[in-house]
Amino acid sequence: MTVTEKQVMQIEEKVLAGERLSLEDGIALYDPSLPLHTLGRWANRVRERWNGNVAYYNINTHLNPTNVCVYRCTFCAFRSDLRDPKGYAMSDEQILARGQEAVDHGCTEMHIVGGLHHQRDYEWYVNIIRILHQAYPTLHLKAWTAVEINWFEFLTKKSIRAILEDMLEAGLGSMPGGGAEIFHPEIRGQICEHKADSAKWFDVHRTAHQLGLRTNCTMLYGHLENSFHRIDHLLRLRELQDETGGFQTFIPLAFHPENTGLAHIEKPSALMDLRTMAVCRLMLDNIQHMKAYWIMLGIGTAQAALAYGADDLDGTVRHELIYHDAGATTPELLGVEEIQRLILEAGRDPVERDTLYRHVQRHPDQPHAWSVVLPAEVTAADADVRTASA
Ligand code: V47
Repeated sequence: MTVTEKQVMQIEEKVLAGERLSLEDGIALYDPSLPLHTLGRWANRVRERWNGNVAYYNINTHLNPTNVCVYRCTFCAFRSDLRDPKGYAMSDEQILARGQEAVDHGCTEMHIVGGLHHQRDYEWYVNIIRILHQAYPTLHLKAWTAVEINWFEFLTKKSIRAILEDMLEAGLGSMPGGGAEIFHPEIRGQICEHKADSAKWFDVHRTAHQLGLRTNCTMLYGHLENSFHRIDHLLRLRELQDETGGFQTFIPLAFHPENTGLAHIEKPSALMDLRTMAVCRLMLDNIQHMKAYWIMLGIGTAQAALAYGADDLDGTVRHELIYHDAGATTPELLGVEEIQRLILEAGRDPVERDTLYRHVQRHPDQPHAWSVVLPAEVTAADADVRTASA
């Protein structure tokens, strides 16, 4: 298919007027005959409407308490069998040491996800949140994907709501967006046939939003799916966001094939990464933030993505395993000065955020101490600026 000039004009009119794009529009955006720079110009406009000239980063760390997993998703290089020498499950002491390291390095967030370990009970998972929160109450715990919550349902026979209430009580702060992969059953059945289906993924996020938890959402692209499956995925997310408004960030995740069951597939090109970022920004007209996850995109593409719809580079990141096990060659950690430089070079104003996108101020004499400087009301004033410039 080649997108017609008339179609391009119609899409442009919609983008400029802030009107919603359809499934057909989305598929047209993936047509290679539609120049990438045109998409970038449109997506940049939408980014600016939402976020002005700000590009965010945070100071964070990852914790993957175990890699032992009952599932065998074909795209995953991180998982392990119980008896494989690579398999591990962390002790409370190891977990707490990671919390201490995070606080000592000024982290505001710990991103916690891992495998579904068949010899660890539900309490083991709840306890991870509880001990970390008790010991380090200022560290925001962004933990468990919908797939993990679904595993806890299976383990306990409790409802999603009851599980999330347990986790909230233990100290859960918000939830990451993993486990979404591609929702369409044609693809989901081939890459992760046993894990939570799309209805379950949405049930978990809907319930989390009803309980006041903010969550993120993702899409894993560049494997078996085509542009129809990607746009279908984005429209499903857009629909839940219309209903709840609980998603705060979307993260497009480029597939890394090394050491996976899909190692024969070429990793998506930088042009595909930028196009996907722009398409996601344009289709997800009701989600404020788009994250260019530098660990996965590579530093250069993540920086360029700031001109293709992204307003967030994620964090300094320590101890990332999921992408590095799958062949990511990015460093394991970026310094704050380096992230700020990448943002400034892209012509944006770097702002450190906490997990909930409140602006963070560091104290010059104590760089590892921080406070939130812009409360929700001031962020709402930003929204007025957005409306005025829309
Ligand atoms: O669900 C796994 C993906 C996800 C591979 O919410 C892979 O802020 C590419 O969701 N190649 C987990 N992708 C990571 C994730 C995430 C990352 C950063 C920020 C946030 C957030 C969430 O990683 C999985 C899966 O979609 N994944 N293996 C791979 N080989």
